[in-house]
Amino acid sequence: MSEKMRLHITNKNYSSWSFRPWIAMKVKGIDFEEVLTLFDDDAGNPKFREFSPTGKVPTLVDGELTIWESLAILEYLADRFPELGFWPDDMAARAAARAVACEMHAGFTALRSECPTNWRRPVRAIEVSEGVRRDVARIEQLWAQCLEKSGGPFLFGDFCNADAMYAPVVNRLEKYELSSHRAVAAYSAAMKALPAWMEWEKAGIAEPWIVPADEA
Ligand SMILES: N[C@@H](CCC(=O)N[C@@H](CS)C(=O)NCC(=O)O)C(=O)O
Repeated sequence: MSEKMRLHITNKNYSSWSFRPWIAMKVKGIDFEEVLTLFDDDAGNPKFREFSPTGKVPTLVDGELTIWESLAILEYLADRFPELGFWPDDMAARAAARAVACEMHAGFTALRSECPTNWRRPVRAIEVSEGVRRDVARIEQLWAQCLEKSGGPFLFGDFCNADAMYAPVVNRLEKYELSSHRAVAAYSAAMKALPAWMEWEKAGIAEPWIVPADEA
């Protein structure tokens, strides 16, 4: 497995799932090849099927191995690079980090569907459902508890896979003016100071492609 790993992603302006392993790999200093295949929702994204068994991104290719699903990719990276701290060293912290990562992977559906990731979007509040408010309240509680326990700046101290899972949420909370919680402000500042964050943001904003369904 000497060639570089390939991470398949889609439009940086909109794809929150793509951002998760991408920012983790960047923060941990992994040299990988990024392959961007544009969204083609109207046609059902047929090109995604050329590299992904589910027809979804992100998908990581490492030699003969193809790994799909963002959380499985993050777990694979932790196995492949055990020295890089993709999960916290401490067993209890690692269990909590996995729990909050799973919570993100499987939940917060109201927030995800009503407030799509959109880096170009000017900051502006919209009418949101009770479900979104509940999701935001849980995220505020979770971030506040993790930061208090770890001392920050990231959820478990140093950046880990749990932060990769929540990175796109930082953007959503800001763009739709969803929270004025102190923990959200502190965590967002830490996330936005990462060179990897700035690199993705710059590229996303510069993209010319519009996906109407994600323009809430
Ligand atoms: N559960 C998947 C979700 C991946 C996902 O929905 N990706 C979107 C892009 S952000 C996608 O590929 N959509 C294309 C489609 O559904 O046709 C993961 O965690 O990787």
